[in-house]
Amino acid sequence: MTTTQSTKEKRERAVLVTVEMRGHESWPIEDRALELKRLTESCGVDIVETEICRRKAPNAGLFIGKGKVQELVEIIEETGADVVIFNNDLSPSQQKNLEEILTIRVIDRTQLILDIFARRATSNEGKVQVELAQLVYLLPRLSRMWEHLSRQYAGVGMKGPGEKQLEIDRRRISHRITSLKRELKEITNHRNLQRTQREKFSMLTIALIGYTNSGKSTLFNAFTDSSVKVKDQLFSTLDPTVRKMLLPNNQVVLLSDTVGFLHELPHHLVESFKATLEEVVNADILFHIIDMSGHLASEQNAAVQEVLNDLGVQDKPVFTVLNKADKVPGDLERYSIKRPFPEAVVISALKGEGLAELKDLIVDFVQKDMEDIEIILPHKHYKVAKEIREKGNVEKEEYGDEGLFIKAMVPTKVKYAILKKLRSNVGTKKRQSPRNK
Ligand SMILES: Nc1nc2c(ncn2[C@@H]2O[C@H](COP(=O)(O)OP(=O)(O)OP(=O)(O)O)[C@@H](O)[C@H]2O)c(=O)[nH]1
Ligand SMILES: [Mg+2]
Repeated sequence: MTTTQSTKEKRERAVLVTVEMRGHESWPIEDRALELKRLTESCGVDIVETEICRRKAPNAGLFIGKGKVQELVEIIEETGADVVIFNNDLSPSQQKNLEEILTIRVIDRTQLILDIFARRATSNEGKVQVELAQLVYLLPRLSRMWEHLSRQYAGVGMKGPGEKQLEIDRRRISHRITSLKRELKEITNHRNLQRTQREKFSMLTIALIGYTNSGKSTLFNAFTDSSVKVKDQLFSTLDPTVRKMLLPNNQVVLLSDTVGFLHELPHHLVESFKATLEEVVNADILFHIIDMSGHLASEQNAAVQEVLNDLGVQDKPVFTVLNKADKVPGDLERYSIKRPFPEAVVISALKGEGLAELKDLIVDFVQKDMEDIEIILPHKHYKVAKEIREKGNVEKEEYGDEGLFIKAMVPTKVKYAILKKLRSNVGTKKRQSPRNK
């Protein structure tokens, strides 16, 4: 594990530390420790020891108490661990002080998550966002990194140039941050352009959101006949994918799969991932996928709501979908899990259970917002007829001298897009007419 990129060298051995600050944690400490374990495993790191402790408040210099630090020194000696991973965020000076005593690297939760993201990033957009988040994280910790190096290459002549180099590095990183932000802006503009293109086709978009590993990609594959990556690990999906989905009434909507959320997702990571998360911000409907088979459905739901608030999308229509029902076979158990989510649809994306009901729900939603359209399409506008058939319900079609008469129900958004398209075509014809005469 490195600070700015992932490595696939020999497996590292980690000691995990989860500290509970009394009265400040919304999740049971054991579950937080388990999640840290899963995050660490997602990084391909072996776990040699898991430590849990409780404190009233963090120790200003060390985060944990001196006694606990001493225990860690002994554990490191016994196990030969390479790294200590904290389940909390540490200040740069806490991290530095701990490293001085423990003599191995100390990583906090944000750094661990950034490392996973770095491993998962494949698209240019993903890579730029991760690098930006990593550098923003690194900047205040640069002197600590330098101490590592100077310890490694200690000797005459290191001190002066080291200080100077540190300043140079600081400046270089600041420049790189500025240029990454610029690149990200271009990416966002490009995405917006793509979205405007899609909007021209005025299709309803549904974004699959939810806690990481809840089964979003599995449902996405089932609904769109795709094969995006599905894996039992945290943050399998980083880059968003958008595909068409055919509804039972032959209408087509767009479905988008995107990055999962996490309890206490570092705020600046959400900031850096705004380009990716715009798929969520711009969707018409959100499907919130919750894993009902664990015991943390409510906690994960709360964590997702927090990110939605952060994104300012709490007012969008949200369908709650309880997934992995196949792992909860008893009716009574299912009922008690569902109780806090009375409106939710229960499904198993893996086994296909409940998917038809979910699709019907989309049809109902789409149809609530349908309007009548009655038009005669001149022969050259037969593509519009295809669009109406795809996005709406045709009641009548009849060929006549003037063209094709169509009577249909289409989503309001589609109706106005079609009328606008036809009107602008008429406009073009008018403008050209003097030359044609
Ligand atoms: N038993 C069961 N397993 C499921 C179901 N849906 C998904 N899974 C499993 O849950 C794991 C995570 O599934 P994904 O579809 O990758 O989850 P995701 O929400 O896309 O996860 P991230 O992209 O990592 O945020 C995989 O091992 C899936 O096979 C389900 O309905 N039942
Ligand atoms: Mg996924």
